[in-house]
Amino acid sequence: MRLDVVTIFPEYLEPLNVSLVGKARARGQLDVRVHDLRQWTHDRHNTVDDTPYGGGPGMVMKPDPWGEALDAVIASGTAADPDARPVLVVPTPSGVPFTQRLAVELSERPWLVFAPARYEGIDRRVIEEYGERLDVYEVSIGDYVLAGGEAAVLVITEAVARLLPGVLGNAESHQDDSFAPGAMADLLEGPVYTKPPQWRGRGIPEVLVSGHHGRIARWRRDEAFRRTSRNRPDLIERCDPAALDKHDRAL
Ligand code: 6GU
Repeated sequence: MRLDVVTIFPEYLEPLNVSLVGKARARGQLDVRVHDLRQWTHDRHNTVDDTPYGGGPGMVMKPDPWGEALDAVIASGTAADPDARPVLVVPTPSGVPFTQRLAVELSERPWLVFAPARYEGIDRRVIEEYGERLDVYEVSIGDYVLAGGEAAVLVITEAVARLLPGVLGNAESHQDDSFAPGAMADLLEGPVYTKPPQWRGRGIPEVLVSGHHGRIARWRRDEAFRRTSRNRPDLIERCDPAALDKHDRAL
């Protein structure tokens, strides 16, 4: 998979060199290219923003640098494959919620281009223009406001990269993830334990060393349900009871 990020803070994307994403890059599973938006400015001050039409606080990112930047990035892929068309991902607090479902959808695309904005956002005409040529996703990572979309690019990239074939080892398999599709869909993961069996006077739940795989699976489901009820009652509301019954019958 290829990822391009156009930003006025290329240093902000340094974490893409470490951990899971960094290793995937080193193995050649991910081709990440970070570009400085100011490369595509032509004035002495490398201006990327201006005051909003209609007045009001803050600044808006100008369409010209973004248009030149996105044209150049898109052309760099079209050279090798004339049919190559990236997905454009625009992180914004006004976007659709970023979910595991969307992470899976993006992980199935060969090329993502991220356009994180600072200030009050990017001139709307840029999103309209590329929306006629590309699939454009305006995505929010939660109900709070960040100073810019760069942190969201890190979040989205990590969620997507770990879904790519061969990126996660078996030990870190994502089959049982909270939010993974399947029987436990819509339930959070319950508590986990490892050695030693006693720590500061605290033991572990007996069932986990019972050797009874059916009872262990049932216990995990009950704990997942308890934790979800407490932390995310909204997820219980849209839980499919039939899916849980099916899970139980399989035990
Ligand atoms: Cl994607 N960007 C910004 N600036 N703030 C956010 C966000 C994105 N998602 C939640 N808050």
